[in-house]
Parts: sequence; C-alpha cells; structure tokens
Amino acid sequence: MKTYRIAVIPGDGIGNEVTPAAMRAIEAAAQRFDAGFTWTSFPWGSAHYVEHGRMMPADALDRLRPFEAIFFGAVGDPRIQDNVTLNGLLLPIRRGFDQYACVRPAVLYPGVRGPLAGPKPGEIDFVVVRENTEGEYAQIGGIVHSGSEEVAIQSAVFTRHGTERVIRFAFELARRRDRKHLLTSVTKSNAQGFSMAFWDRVFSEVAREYPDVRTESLLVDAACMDLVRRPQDFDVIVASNLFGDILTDLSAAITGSLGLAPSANLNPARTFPSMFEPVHGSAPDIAGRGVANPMAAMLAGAMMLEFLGETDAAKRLESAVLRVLADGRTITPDLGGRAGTDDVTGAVLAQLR
Ligand code: GGG
Repeated sequence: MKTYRIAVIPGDGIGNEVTPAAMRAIEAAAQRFDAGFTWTSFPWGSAHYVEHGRMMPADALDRLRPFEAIFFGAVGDPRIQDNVTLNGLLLPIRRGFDQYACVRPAVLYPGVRGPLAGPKPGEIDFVVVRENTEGEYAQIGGIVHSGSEEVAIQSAVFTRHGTERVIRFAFELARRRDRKHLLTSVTKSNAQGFSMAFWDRVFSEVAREYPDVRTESLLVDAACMDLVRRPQDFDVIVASNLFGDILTDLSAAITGSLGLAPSANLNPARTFPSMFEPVHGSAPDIAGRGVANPMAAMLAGAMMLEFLGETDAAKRLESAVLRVLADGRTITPDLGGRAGTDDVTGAVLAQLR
C-alpha cells in the first residue's frame, strides 16, 4: 500500500468543518486503489494568532517541507484584519514553497443551477491559472505620515522569470486540455503601462512557442463582462495574482457557488510541497452551523490525488461528488438545498462505497 504524508491546516471558520469532511472522502476514494494517508494536522490560523501573536510559528515552512502535499481549509476571522491573517498564513506558504501556478477550474456541473440563463451544464468548462507568488500580492510598500498627510504605497512586482513561467504553464495546460486549445491572457495594460504591458509582451513572446494554441488578450473589465456574456467560449485563462483571484470568485459565481470551487497551488517542479484548498474563505457568517458545503474541499482533494499520481482515485472522488450534485437531494443551502455538511459528506461516502 502506498501511504502519502499530508500536512493539514484546517485554519479558520468553516475550514474546520469542510477539511475533515473532505479528508474522509479522499481516504474513501483512494482506499479502492490501495493508497492511504497519514495526516498531520497543524492548528495554525487566527486562534493561534490570538494566543501567540502570529498566524503560524516562525519555523512553519521547515515543518511543512517534508510533506508530500498540504491540504488547507480557510483563513479569515472578524477579530483580526484580513491582511494580517492572509499575509500571516496562506501567502507565505504559497510564496515560500514557490507554488507559482494557482489552478482554479470552473465547471457548470449537471444538477447545478447557475445564475446565467443561457449556459447548460458542461458548457461552462474553463480553468483560470493565477500567478501565485508575486504581482499585486508582493507585499512591498509602506505608509508614511498621518492624518491628511498620510501616504500609502503598495507596489506590484512582475519579474520576467515569474511572468514567463506562469504563462508557459498555462500554455502547456491549454495544449493538454481536450477543449478549445485557447488561452486567454487577462491584464489591464491600457492603464498599467509598465507591469501589464510587460505581461502582454511576454505573453506574445511565449505564444510563438505554442502555434497549436490559439490566443486572445483581454482587459480585465472586458474579461469580467465576457465571463458573464459568453462563458462557454473560455478554455484556459492566465492572469496576475490579484486579477486571477477576482476572476475566480466571478467564475465560481457563474458556475453556481463558491462552495464548488477548488484550487491547487502548484509547485510544478515539485521542489516543495504543493497546497490544495477550496477557493472559498472562512465564511464567519455560517461557521459553526454545520451547513458549509464540503464539495469545494473535496474537489480540491481530487486535485491533490491527481497531483500525487492517484488519477483513478481522483476521478472516483470527483464522480462521487458529481453524482450527489446531479441527484440534487443532498445539497447545502448555497446550492438551494437544506442539507448540512455531514449529510453531504455521508452522501458522497455512500457513492464511494
Ligand atoms: N481557502 C482559501 C481561503 O481561505 N482564502 C481566503 C482569501 O481571502 N484568499 C485570498 C486569496 O487567495 O488571494
């Protein structure tokens, strides 16, 4: 039996509800293929901050490094500024482990009623590749003076290395996917004449290496409009850290719910562990009520299985989730149902039996 060593960070809010649910589903899916897991849980997040003054210990990355993957829940707590929680936990892991390609699929699944009238299930099926280590999230800047004199500066960082590699990753994905072989690059280069014009230029250069992949470049405002007007036309989208984050909330909305959106923070060179998480945050408004949708975490688990090489188990887990969705009887309130997290978990486990 192959046993994978996985670090688990449930984090905050509903992260503590969806993560254990997804772990059960991941184990059940992999069992059939003789794969198992040793899960090591790290109680890092906002409670750790309240007690120790930091979201995770100073040696956190050293402790995470030996694992084959990290399974992450959510971060965010109304007691603490969001920039403190995010910059204290999630972002240092993404950056420190060079998880430069954040892969976020968006699919309208059978049984799910999205908000758009036109698209039928299966017709929306695209992936956003978000640059995950620099850009607008570089966290370089500062504040000087105070009162009416106060000045805040936040710089974005776009390196040739960082831009080129994520664009190349997206081209490779577009080439592999059995869809439209279309890669859309999203910037705001009409206004951001240095960083994003640079991104456009690198995109054109890399595109020459992939003559089999069609390309388009959209400004982010037009991309938002087109994701609503013609979501069926997209295949792979590549965007900067901030734009990728915004576009993937929009893509989760048009495919039914943030509760269905998974995410993989990949270190494609496998020099450090990759991290898998639902796109959604800690959802303090519903935390502790047992109604969080565990499906995004489960689908993130399927992405983890795929990355570990357990392709059959990944497909099995995804199919089990899709069957529960298509059946429609056991779905959480975000999808218009009345089921709780435990009900959905039970239904997915029953499909896996
Ligand atoms: N499960 C991911 C999570 O908790 N995300 C919270 C968040 O605010 N993320 C911002 C980002 O990914 O940029």
